Amino acid sequence: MAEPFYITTAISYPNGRPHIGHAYEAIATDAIARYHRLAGRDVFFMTGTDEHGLKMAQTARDRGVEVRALADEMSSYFREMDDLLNISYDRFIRTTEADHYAAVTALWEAMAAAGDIYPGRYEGWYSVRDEAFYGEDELIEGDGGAKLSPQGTPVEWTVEESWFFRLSAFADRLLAHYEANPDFIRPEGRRNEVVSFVKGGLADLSISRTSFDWGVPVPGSPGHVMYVWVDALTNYLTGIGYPSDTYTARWPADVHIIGKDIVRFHAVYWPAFLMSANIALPKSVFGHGFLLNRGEKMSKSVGNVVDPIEMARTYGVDQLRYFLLREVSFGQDGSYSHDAIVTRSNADLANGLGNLAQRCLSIIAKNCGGVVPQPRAGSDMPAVLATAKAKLDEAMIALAPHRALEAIWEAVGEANRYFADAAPWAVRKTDPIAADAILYETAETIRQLAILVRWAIPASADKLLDLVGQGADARDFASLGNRLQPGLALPPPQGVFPRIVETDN
Ligand code: ME8
Repeated sequence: MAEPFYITTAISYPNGRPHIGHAYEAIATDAIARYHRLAGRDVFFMTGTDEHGLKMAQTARDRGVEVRALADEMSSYFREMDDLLNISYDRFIRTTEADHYAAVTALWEAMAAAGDIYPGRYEGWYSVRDEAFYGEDELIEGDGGAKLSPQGTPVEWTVEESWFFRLSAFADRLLAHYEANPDFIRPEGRRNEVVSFVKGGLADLSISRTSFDWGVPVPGSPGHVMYVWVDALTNYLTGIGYPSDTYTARWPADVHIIGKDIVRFHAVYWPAFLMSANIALPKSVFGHGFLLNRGEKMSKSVGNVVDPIEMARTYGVDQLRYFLLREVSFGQDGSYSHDAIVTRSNADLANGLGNLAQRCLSIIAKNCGGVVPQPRAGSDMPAVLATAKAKLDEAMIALAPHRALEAIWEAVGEANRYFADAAPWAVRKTDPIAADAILYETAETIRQLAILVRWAIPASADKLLDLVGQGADARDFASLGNRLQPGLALPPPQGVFPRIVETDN
């Protein structure tokens, strides 16, 4: 039986269209999911939309639409983006789905049965933009002395009857868990932030609201809906069947991939809820950085959003995927610009891998009758590829896709040097057998490189694998050990990575 691997993105607020930050998270998570599938694991990859809460209710009111209609429309754009970007999710969850209500209700009841939920009255600062409560000491001062959340968003003084979760009782157990599981929160900088936040002491958490009704009803408490984060975090259990016992086939999750702004919810609140309900904790939480447009933070509310769907259409899906995975150190903030995307895709994809394939395969088509020629022992390429694979594995286990691609492109560079130095077009004039062997070795290298990059740029890798005559069942890491069959007829060569041509606009 294949080893299970369960990976999730955050679920996005569909209060607007998806922005490039959402695309980035989906692409990075997809790349990791695809890597594990290629390695033979039984992967379950979940993403979706987080549809309740005050932020959704207020956006719908401001636009004069029903909140459900807003959620339906915007959620469909997230799914459309995922499909366009080749995001290989196994489930796209929406928190308005019936099975999710059942899961959240069951989790609430388990926490209540454990004695961790009690009634009270909430008085404090709430940020609708963050859907988060803040302590007075956490607030920062904005223009004109306005109080802002640590994320820089407006906060309002809120007084409400509320159910509370006894978060304060979990601080020691959380700290012990971080200590015993150094990889629970990654990267390390985020871990340190969480540890010092918890060491500072935890206040109990208000987990129900009475001022609006767009949420999951609190069982047995008319007028109360659950705090949107209790609802949202539970999606990770809903998607794999909780509260039915079958969820344990995939739980605990291997990793929740989320942005750095919501690490606290995933590394403090979520494990505390699970401890209370006596459910195992996820193995790890990874907080990636923010994507900035030439240094500017983007958000739906601020308005400087670049539409990822438009970007994928402009540059190409794999060009965008490759750029984001290669250029941003996973875990750090990254920035992008038109020039950076064009330069990176032209250099690495069109000139690097694309040119190698185009040159080699067109010579095979022209000089070898379009069939794979005969090999001969004695090239360095197998060793180069084995090194690339070892570095790929090491980097992906460390959740460093940028390093994985760097290592593979070192091999692409080696392959291009091998091909240029061996010069089969010149050798053919005097030694056609030697020329065939060089072409064989290069085509075989292209086959392996395509498998090695398939998690990052799946559609292009599949085109390359079509061009070297590989069937659908010969595209995973286990197939790296195959060798191209001499005599195999290849389809006519085609360009796989179009060069992005500069335009004036
Ligand atoms: O936080 N760059 O939803 P969301 C990179 N519903 N990542 C970014 C980003 C940027 N510029 N902006 C946002 C929520 N993100 C909650 C999550 S999970 C149980 C509930 C990331 O739509 C952000 O960090 O505001 C988060 O991981 C994801 O996009 C969705 O953000």
